[in-house]
Amino acid sequence: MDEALKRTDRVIVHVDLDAFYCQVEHVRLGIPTDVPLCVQQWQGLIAVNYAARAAGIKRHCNVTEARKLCPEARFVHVATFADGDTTPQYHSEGISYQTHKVSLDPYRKASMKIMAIFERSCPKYQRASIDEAYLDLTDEVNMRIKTRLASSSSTDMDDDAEPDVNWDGAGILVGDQVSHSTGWRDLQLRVAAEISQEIRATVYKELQYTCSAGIAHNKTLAKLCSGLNKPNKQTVLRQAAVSPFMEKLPLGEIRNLGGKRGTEVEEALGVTTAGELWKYSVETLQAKFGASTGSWLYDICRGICHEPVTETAIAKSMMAAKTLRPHIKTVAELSHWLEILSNELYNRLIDDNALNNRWPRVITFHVKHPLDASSHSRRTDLPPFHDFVATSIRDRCLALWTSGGDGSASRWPIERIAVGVGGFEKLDAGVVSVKNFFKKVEPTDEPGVVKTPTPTPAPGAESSPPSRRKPPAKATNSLQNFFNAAPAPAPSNTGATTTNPSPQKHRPPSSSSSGGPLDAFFQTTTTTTSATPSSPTPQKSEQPASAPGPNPASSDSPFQCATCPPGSAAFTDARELAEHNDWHMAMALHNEERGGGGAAAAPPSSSSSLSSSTAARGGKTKTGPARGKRKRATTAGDARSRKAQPPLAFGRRE
Ligand code: TTP
Ligand code: CA
Ligand code: CA
Repeated sequence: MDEALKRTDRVIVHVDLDAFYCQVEHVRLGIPTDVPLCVQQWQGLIAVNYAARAAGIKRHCNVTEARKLCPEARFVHVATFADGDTTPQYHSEGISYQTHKVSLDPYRKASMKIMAIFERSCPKYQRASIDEAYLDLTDEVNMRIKTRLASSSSTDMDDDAEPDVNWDGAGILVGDQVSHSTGWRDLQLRVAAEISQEIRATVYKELQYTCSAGIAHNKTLAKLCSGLNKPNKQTVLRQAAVSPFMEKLPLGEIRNLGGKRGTEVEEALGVTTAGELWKYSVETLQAKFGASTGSWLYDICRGICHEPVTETAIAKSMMAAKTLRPHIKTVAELSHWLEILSNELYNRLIDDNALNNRWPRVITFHVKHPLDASSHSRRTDLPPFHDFVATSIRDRCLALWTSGGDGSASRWPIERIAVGVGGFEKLDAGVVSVKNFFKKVEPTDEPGVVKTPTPTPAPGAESSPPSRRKPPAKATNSLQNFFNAAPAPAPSNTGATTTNPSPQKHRPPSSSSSGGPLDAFFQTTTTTTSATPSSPTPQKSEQPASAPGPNPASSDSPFQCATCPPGSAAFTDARELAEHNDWHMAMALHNEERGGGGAAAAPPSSSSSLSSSTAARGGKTKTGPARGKRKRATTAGDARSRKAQPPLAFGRRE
C-alpha cells in the first residue's frame, strides 16, 4: 500500500462561487435564486445570476439594456458610503459617483465566512480571489484511502494491483463519462470528489451559497475544470483525459495566457490551442521566450503544473482612494471625502486588528492636483489602537494638509486623494492588555463608542474586491520577463520531462510593484486599493480588481489612460477612467512605501491580477472563526466616543 501511494499525485480542488455577489444579495434580501437578479455599480452590471443570464443579460450590459432583456429582473446596487455614513449602506435613491463611494464590504465579509469553511475543511488552502480558492486535499485524500483500505480486506492488496474506482456520484467527468476505472490516481480524484461535495454542501448548509468545483492533479487543471459546468456542479479531470482536453483547449483559457502573453505566443508561433504547442521542443520554446517561460509553456500546454497551493500572505498596507469629479476646491469638501475614506479604513482596520492582532504605525496622505504628473504625499503617525476613532484618519490628514510642507498645502483644486496605512506592528507586548481592555468594555448601543470585545473576523489579506476588472488587453511587460527569476519548481510526479523551473512561481511582470492574484482579489472597489504583491500566481480570471480595466468594447474610446501604454487602457466613460486612475494612485503610493518611488505603476496585465485594497506580504493570513459583532464608531458618535478616548494630539475639524 505504501509503495502504491508513492505512485500517486497531488490532488487539488478549485472552488468558485456561482454568481457570487448575486448570491450574497439573494441571501440578504431573501429573494429566491430563480428570480433573475443583477448587481449593479452605478449604471453597469458587475454580477448577473444564472436566471438573468438565461434571459440574455451579460455582465457588460448596462442597466437599461438589461431591463429591456428581462423586465422582471431585480437590480441591486452595491452598498455605498454617502455623506455621513460611517458604514456602507444599501442606498437605492440618488446614487451617484459624485456623491457616493462604493463599498464591497458585504462581499468581503461573505468571502471571509466562505474561506473560513474552506480552511476548516482543508488547512492547505489558498484564497485565489474574493470567491474562489484552491484546496490541496492530498493529505486528507491519502489518509481516507489508507483508513478505508486498512478497514477492508484490501490491505492485503498486492502493491502492483490497481484499485477499482466507481465514478457514480462523483460529478461530471471531463471526456468519456466512464462509470468505472482503475488506478491510484483515479482513486485519489474520486475521494477528492467526495470531499469536495462535502465542502460544497457545508457552504450551502451554513451560508446558502452554491459553488462549483474542479478536481484534478494540479492547480491549472483544477481551475480550468471548475468553470466547465456551472452553476452548482463539480467536474473531475482524470489523468487519462488530460491530453485530449488540453489538445483542443484555446491557449487563452490557460491561466497567465489570457492576455497579451497568450497573444504573444499565438502570434509568434501561429498557434491557437495548447495542443498546437506540442510540436515545439522545450529548447525551441526557451529560445523564443526565455528559459523559464519556455519551460513553463512546454509543461503547461500538456497540463503539467507544479505550482503549490500556498497560504495567503497578509497585507502590508491598506488604502482607500477617490477621484474627485468635479475637482474639489475647499477644505470642507476635502474634509467630507476624507471622512468617507476614513470610515472605510476604520472598518477595515478594526477587522484586520481582530484577525491579525496588529496595528499600523503610519498614515500616508496623497493628493493629486489636476496639472501635476504625480501626486504629493505626506506621512504622520496613526493613533494607537485604543485611541483610534472613525474620524482619526480624516483629522490627521487634514492636519497634514494644513501644515504645509511640500508646497501642496494651499493648492486647489484637488483631483484625487488617497489615504494609506502601513507599517503594521504586532501588538505583541500590549496584546493582552489591549485585548483585555476591550473585553472589559461593557457593550453599549451608544453610537461612536469603540467596543471591540467581539470583532468580526476579517479576511487576512483584506482588500476590496474588484469592480470592473477586465484586464487591460495589453500588458506592459513581455512574456519573457514574466517568469524570469522563478524559483525552481517542486518535484513532480506527473511525468513531466522538463527540468526547468516552474514559471508560475514568479511574480507577474506587469507591475513591477505588485500584483499577485491575491492582491487582485483582495482588491475591491476601484477606488479602494491597497497595493502589494502577494501570491505569486497570476491568474487570468482572478484579476479582480486592482486596476479597473478597460471595457473591451471601448478600445477606441476617448477615455484613455494617460499613464498606461498608448492604446492599452481605454474606458467607456470618465467614471471608469477615474476609477482606473485611483488605482494608479494607490499603486504609486504603495510603490513609494516600498521605496520604489512614487511613479505610477502599470496596471495589472491580464494575467497578473493585482489588486486590492489591501496589499500584502510577509505573513500568513488565516481566516479565523467569527468572534462576534462589534460596534463601529460612527461620526455622530465620535463626540461621545471621545469621552472615553482622549482627543487626538493634533488634527482639525471643519
Ligand atoms: P466571478 O467569479 O468572475 O463571476 P461570478 O461569481 O459572478 O459568476 P460565475 O458563476 O461565472 O463565477 O467574479 C466574482 C465576483 O466578482 C462577481 O460576482 C462580481 C465581481 N466581479 C466584478 O465586480 N467585476 C468583474 O469584472 C468580475 C469578472 C467580477
Ligand atoms: Ca464565481
Ligand atoms: Ca471567481
